[in-house]
Amino acid sequence: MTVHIPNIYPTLPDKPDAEMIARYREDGYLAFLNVLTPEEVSAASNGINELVRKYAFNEELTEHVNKGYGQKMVNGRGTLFKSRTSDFHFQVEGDYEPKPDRLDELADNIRKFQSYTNELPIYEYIATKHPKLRALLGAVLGEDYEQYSSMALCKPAGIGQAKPWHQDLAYFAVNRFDGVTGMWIALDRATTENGCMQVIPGGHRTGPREHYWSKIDCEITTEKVDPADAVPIELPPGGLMIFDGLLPHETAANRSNLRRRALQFHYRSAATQVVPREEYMKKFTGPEGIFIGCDYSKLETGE
Ligand SMILES: O=C(O)CCC(=O)C(=O)O
Repeated sequence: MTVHIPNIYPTLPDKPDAEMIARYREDGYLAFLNVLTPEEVSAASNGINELVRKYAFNEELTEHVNKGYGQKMVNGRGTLFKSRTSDFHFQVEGDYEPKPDRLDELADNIRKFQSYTNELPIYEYIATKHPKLRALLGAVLGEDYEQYSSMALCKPAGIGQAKPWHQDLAYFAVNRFDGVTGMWIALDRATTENGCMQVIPGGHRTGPREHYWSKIDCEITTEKVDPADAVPIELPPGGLMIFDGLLPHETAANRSNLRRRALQFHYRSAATQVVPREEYMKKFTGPEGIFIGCDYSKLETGE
């Protein structure tokens, strides 16, 4: 049995060295304990409360959709607040009922924010301007890269649901799979108890894996991932993991009394294009040439 020593470095250098990048290519991820300053972490974390106070139940700015308990999939259940003018939206954890007079409590019970980079300067800075993060992304993707998406994943204390094993490229409609990377940044201490990232080192090298809609979410079929191969990436606030778009990863449910907020941004190299979903579906396939990513048409028909 080979024991994998996690690729966790104490600090992110100004410019990552060749050995780090070689490990990224081999294992599909790198992690660093000290990246954002405490001031950046608190600005990013307070920003979540600020956005909730600004947008939740503000009918002029957002509409809210009670997705409710009828939803088959656990991670599809929570109330959704959607901006009326942009793609920005956020979803409440399924087991929490949001109330307009309890907005800070609501901020602690959000499941995820999406498309928020332009909502506050701190997010734009972290996503696109931070010199060390840019150097890391440039070393991994080549200097010509673009941001593809932004999410903040907030796994509330006690009720935060699991995000089961998946590859991010099972969702993203792009034309090639070798130039996509995710950056996951802890805003609270992330541990195995509150749902830190777990990865399968090297699991990106065998290409797309078969996914299906379970009762929880879109996940890799059981026989295509072995949790015994997983490595937990525990990080302090301000710590970061960068990971390949094909790397299988998951986060457990949070049954602890400590919330676990994280920012996540995805990037693609300029050689990787966003394409119509039909085109992508012809590429993210198994040996029979059939699409094996997250098939939204099956979610709608309940197959
Ligand atoms: O942070 C989490 O809980 C899960 C993040 C993740 O894997 C995803 O959203 O794709």
